This record gives sequence, structure tokens and C-alpha cells, in this order.
Amino acid sequence: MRGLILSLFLVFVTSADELARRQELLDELRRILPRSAAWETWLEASDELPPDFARLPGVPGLPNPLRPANGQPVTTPAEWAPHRAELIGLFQHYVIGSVPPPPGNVRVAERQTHREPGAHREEVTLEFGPEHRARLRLEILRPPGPGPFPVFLTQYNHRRWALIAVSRGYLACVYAGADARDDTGPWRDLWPDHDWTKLTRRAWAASRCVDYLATRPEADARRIALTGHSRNGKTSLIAAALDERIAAVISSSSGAGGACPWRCFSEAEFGEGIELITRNFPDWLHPRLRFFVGREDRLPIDQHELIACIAPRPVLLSTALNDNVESVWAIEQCQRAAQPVFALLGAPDHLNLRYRHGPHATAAGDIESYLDWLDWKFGRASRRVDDAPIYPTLEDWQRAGGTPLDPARFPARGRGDLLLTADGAPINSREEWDAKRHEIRQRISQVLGETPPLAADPGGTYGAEPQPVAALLRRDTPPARLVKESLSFGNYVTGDLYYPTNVAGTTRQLPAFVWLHPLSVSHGYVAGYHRGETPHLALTRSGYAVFAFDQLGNGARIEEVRHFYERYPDWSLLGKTVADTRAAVDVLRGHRHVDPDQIYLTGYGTGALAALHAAALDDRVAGVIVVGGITPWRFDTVASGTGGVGRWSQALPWLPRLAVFVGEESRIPYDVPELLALIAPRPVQLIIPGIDYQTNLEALRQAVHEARRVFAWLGAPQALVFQKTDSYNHFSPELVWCLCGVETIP
Ligand code: GTR
Repeated sequence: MRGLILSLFLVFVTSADELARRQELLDELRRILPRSAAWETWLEASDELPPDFARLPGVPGLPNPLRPANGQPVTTPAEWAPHRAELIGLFQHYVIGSVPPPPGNVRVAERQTHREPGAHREEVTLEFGPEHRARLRLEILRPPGPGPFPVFLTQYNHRRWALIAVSRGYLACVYAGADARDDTGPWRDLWPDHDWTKLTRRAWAASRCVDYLATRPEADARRIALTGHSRNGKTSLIAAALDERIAAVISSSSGAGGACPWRCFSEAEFGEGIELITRNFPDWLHPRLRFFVGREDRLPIDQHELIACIAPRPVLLSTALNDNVESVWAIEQCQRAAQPVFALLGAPDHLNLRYRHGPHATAAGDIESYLDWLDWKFGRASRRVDDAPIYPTLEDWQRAGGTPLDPARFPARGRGDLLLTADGAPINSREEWDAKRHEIRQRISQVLGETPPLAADPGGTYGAEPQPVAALLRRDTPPARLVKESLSFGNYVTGDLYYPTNVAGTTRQLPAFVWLHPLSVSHGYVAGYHRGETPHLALTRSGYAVFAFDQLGNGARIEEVRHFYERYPDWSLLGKTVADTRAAVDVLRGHRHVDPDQIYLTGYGTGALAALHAAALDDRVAGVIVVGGITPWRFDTVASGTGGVGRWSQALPWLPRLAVFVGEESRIPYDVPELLALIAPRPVQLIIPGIDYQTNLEALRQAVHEARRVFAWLGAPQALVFQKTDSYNHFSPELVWCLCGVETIP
């Protein structure tokens, strides 16, 4: 009896604790997130609290869709079926809302047939649901002849795509489930027990079209393909995941909430993350998703698993390289992570990629090629369309013959050896410190790989960015009162120097920043999806000269990264970015409006890592301000929840030589303290978002503490500033101003 009372008491205390924790989480989210009236309304109506994140396991990389379900690993197609149902349940809970069962009573309310010269056209209104009160308009366009024709199903916005499909021998069905014509709004009230969202209702509408098409002898019900672009690309994926009668799907530029996983396309990657999409389009996805802003690692599922639920049916993910609502890199991660499910179900090549140049929009040629793919998948043509992923993988590096380091050659370095000589004696003189610096730099170079011979370029305007490229990347015209000067530097790389107009024509020299963007695939240094003024412009406005360039693999340089490791098997992507950064310093030092002794680096995310490396290796850099992006590697284990150092060699092979240190992290040849120590006594400011699962805050604090001893020894203890912000991992407009107002920079 006493035992029972005690356990009841414990349950009570635990749940009270848990409730308090969740309430605190909600208070924190309300404090740090931009206000969303729709979300507030939902919070009030639903009384919901965020999940207890302390109990939700963090999965920093994309979850394996074949992970054990109910404790059972998924190894056979039979085991996949129940797991798939479980995943769909999780999607309904966290992302798309709950979906009513098929109504089972779809019938035609109205039908008009039009004989047009080229094709048959029908306008049909379906009715179904409670008392047949739900209505859905659709249009059928079909080639002459009895059929049956394969079906090209799409939302009303893409009626013009359907015209091409008809010419290619498809029956096209265009339904009113898109912004231009949407019949699904009133359904919310007809099914009040379901919290489905706008995109989910539109997806369910596609299934009602399938119900109807199954009754039409002209339609080949086994070959119904669904397609849509952008928000309708998201809708199409949801529909195909929910309805197995949809035989193929072409999801065009679906981006966030589509084929770009939340974990790979958050605001930290200058993408349209959870915060932006749930605030800008509060009815597209479930408001519960907003609890995961900055905690994407806690989401029990991610978008690649929605796609895995479509397997083994063919899926084409179509992406534009410089589209600010998607990311080629994120799509490639998505494909790689969903692929094992397609393979398990016997269709290893049913998840395909298609890339096009330019921005978000599509043109006739794109749709023709979507239909080429569909013809192939539906057995109407034999021409394969092979995937051509862009981003190198660790396997590419290994295949190219990259030489790994041997962890056994590196001692497990305890903390505290920064101010010790190689023999373990305290460092007492400048000479001894210089020797130590030299030795650390050698270790860094081993990890960055071998820099190839680099001939100097004095910089110039030949080879500067052409105007159409600048326009595509939204940097063709500088804002009022700022000058933009395009310069070529390093190995024929292009960058832009910005400075205030009133400096032009004078002999004034300004302190300068080199802006190092994070992984920012579509728009490089400009940022694809961003609120507020971007860092390079805000900094320029506050009186600096700012040099900005696209790092390899981003913006105008996406495709340049494709064969990197075949060309430079012993170098690294980070090594190349650091070399480019140093070349940028070269060119700035010769510029008439730059003070050569005041060239600073600033970076966010991966740009922060590049900035610290470049400053550590190059004494001409006057100081560094970085935002996020760093966590001490020797503590960055698989168990730490940060993602582990493996992420620098696997998801993004920036440093493939780190791969062998997974599990041997303490032997990594250098770490944050070494990088900071090499920069000392020059000013360094680390601005670290408080909510960032990729950063181990405590380890970072200790690393700073350790490095500060070097700053102190060099007489500049104040030059190292560590500042935690009350925010999640993103580059907010407020942060820009924090950079501009920074006090460590004279
Ligand atoms: C954007 C939205 C994207 C994309 C796009 C579209 O504003 O941020 O996710 O869906 O709209 O549908 O055109």
C-alpha cells in the first residue's frame, strides 16, 4: 500500500514537474519568437503546451526512416507497412493535421462537356461527405480517342501544364485545390473533428479526383500521376504519401514542408525554416510544428520520411538551383536519406532528382521534361533520365583517393596544454609561443588538407560578376547611398565590395569586414530567405567597407563544387573556403578605400568556422566576430546530441579528414581553444544563440575559458568576448545590429 502511495506521489510530482517545464518552454518561445497572431489564437483555443523536449530524443541528422518501429528494426517490405502507418500518424500529428477517412460517397453533381477543336474538355463538380455538402470542381482535358490514357492530375494553378500533358497523350485532370481556385476551404467545418491544414485538405481533394477518375473508362486508373509546384508541390507529396492509388508524383520546387527537410533547410541555412513558414502561412501546416523552431532535432520525423511513405512509387523532385525557397543540398540529403526505403521495396531508382538553372519559376521545357520522366516511369518511353547530384559525398572523396589521417598518430589531448611547449614545460617567451603557434598551424593544415600551389592575383574587375547573374541573386543594384564594386580575386573568384557612396572619390580608408555566409545554397552571400536587412548591407551602412563573396557550393558557385574532390582529393572544402577568404584579404589590402590594418572577418554558421580558421592562419586579419556555427570538436560526439563531428565529413564533407575521428574525438588534432589562441591577442567576439542543438554551450564556455588564458598571457584578456543570445539559431535582424554595434572592434 505504502509503495502504491509512493508511486502515485512520484507520478504526480513528475507530471507536475513536466507541466512546469513545458509551461516554461512556452513562455520562452513566446518571448523569443516573432509574434504570430494565428499561433496565439491556436494556443489559446487548444490549450496546448510544447512537448517535453527533455523526453523527446534529439536526432540531429536526418532520422533513418528504417529505424526500429516498436523496437523492431525494419528489414523487410512486410515490416515497412506498419512502420509507414506509424510515420503517417506522426506526420498528421506534427505537420499536416489529421485527415478524415475517404468519404466513400463521391458523386457527380454537375457535368458539362465541351467539344473543342483539339481536345475534349469537361467541367465536373463532385459532391461528397456529410449529406454530400462538400463540393469540388475539376476539369478534364483529354486527347481524342477512347483511351484509356495515363492521367496527369494537377491543381488549378497549373492548368497550363495540363495542356502540355494532353499534347503528350495524357488525360489531364485539373482540380480546384490551389490558390487560383480553391473549393476546400468550407471542408473544415464539414469535418470539425479533424485539424487538417489547408495544404492537407487540398491533398485530400486530389484523392477525391482519384475516386472519380476510377469511374471513368478513358482514364487508366493504374497510371495516375500527381504534380504541383511550390506550395502545390508540398500538397502533391502529402497526397501521394496518404493515397497509394497515386502511381507517381512530380513535386516541383516544394521547398520547406516539401522535399527540403526541416533539419537541412532551417533559418540557420538561410532557408525558409519553421518559424517563417508557420508565421507567414499559418494555415498551411499544423501550428504544433511551431514548437520546434530551433529544435528541429526533436521533431520525431522529417520531410524525407513523407517521401519514403510514397515508396516504391516513383517520385521526381524538381529543383531550381537559385530558387530562394529551396536548396539543392537539402534535396540531396533528402534523397539520400529516403533512398533506403525505395531500395527495400525493390525500387532503388524510383526517387529521382531534376535540376534546372535559375529561380523559382518553370517554363514549358521543364514540364516537357517532367513528362519525359513520367513516360519513362509509366513505361511509355525507354529514355532514362539519370540523376546528377552536385554535392560531393565522403564516398566521392574516398573514391578520389583522399588520404585519411591516422588518429593513432595524434595524442588524446587533455585540456590545458595550450601554454605548454612540446616537452610539456610552461611557455615563457615569445619565441616559445611562436613555435607553439607554428606547431598548431601545422596540425590545422593537416586537417584542412594540402593547399595546392596558389599564384597571386592582385585583384581587378576583369571576370567580375556579370549583371544577369547579379540580378538572379538579387544583388544587381546596391541600395541607396551604397557603392558596390565587383572584384575578381584568388583563383578567378568573384566578390563584391560595398562601401558608403560618400567615400567614393575621396582618399578615405575604412575599416573592412569580409562577410562569410553560412551554408546558403540558393543565394550565397545574399541569403535566400531572410527577414530584415542582410548582414553585408547593414554593416556597410554603419560605416564599414564590406567584402562579400559566395563560398564554393553556394549562390553563383553551386555547380563548381561538383567534382571538387576529383580535382583536389587531398584538399578540403573548408580549406578552399579559407584560401578564398585569405585571397579576399589580399585584394582588400590593396584597395584604395580599405584600411589594410583593419580587415576583420565576420561569419555565421559554417561561415563562422571558416572565419576562425582563416584568422587563425592569417595574421593580417585584425579580428573576428562570429555568430554560432562552432562547438568544440573534441566534445562533439555522437552521444552529445550536437550531431557529432561526423557531420563535417558526411552530410557536408567540408572536412573529410575528420571522418576517421568519429569515436576518437579526443584525438582531433586541434579544437576551438587552439583556433582562438592563434587569433589572440586580436579581438574575437563569439555570439552564440542560446537554443542551438549543434552547439554544446558548456563545452564552448570551457573552450573560451581555456583560450582566455592565452589572451591574458598576451596581455589582452578582454579581447575575447563570449556572448550568449536569448534566441534560437538564426541570423535575426537584431543580430545584425548587434554586429554593427560591436565594441571589440575599434
Ligand atoms: C512562398 C513560400 C514557399 C513556396 C512559395 C509558393 O512564399 O514561402 O514555401 O511554397 O511561396 O508556393 O509559391
